[in-house]
Amino acid sequence: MAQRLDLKVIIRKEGGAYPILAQGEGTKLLCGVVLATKGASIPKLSLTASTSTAAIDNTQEKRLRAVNPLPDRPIDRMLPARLGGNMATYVWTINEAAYPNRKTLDIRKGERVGIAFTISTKMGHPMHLHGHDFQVVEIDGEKISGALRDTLFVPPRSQMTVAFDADNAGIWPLHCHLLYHLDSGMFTVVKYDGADTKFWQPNAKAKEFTPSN
Ligand SMILES: [Cu+2]
Repeated sequence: MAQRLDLKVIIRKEGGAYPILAQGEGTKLLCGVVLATKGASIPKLSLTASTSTAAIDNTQEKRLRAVNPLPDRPIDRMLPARLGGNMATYVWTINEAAYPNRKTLDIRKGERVGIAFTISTKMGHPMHLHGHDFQVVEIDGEKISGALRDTLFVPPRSQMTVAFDADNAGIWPLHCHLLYHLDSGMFTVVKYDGADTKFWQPNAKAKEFTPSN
């Protein structure tokens, strides 16, 4: 959800038809595009895979390495982002608070910032930060020079840390990209020191929730 891929496709000199298909999580259904050179015959494709995919976990993410990693530098400020909530109330939280959430994640310009996402529930969340690209630097306790992203799927019962350089002052949304999770609370902001908060003045007090499994 909300991630993008850049694919480099090398077309043979003699041309041809090149299907690029993706399979959805937990389904046999495929979708995609066919790249075809002029005059190429395009095969009729089945859009049903033979087996269904399992739930997405960290297997692929752990294999990804940045082509252009962040410059080597220690993290100056580590911020926790505990992703919680439960199915019964269908309220989803960041650090035990749901939108309107006054628990901003506060940073200063010039810092290398880390955000440590943790999930202790059975629900995964694709977390999206505006205004920055971050790098995946740790997955379940293992340090890596992982992918650069602005959206990271954090699977159930996992821990993933991202890092970015605070070089874009302002107030930036950090939220789950499942919009029905966002709508039921999983939204906060990363706030630079000195940022103009007039755009971030929710009227209601932050609702507090007890983390649950
Ligand atoms: Cu979510």
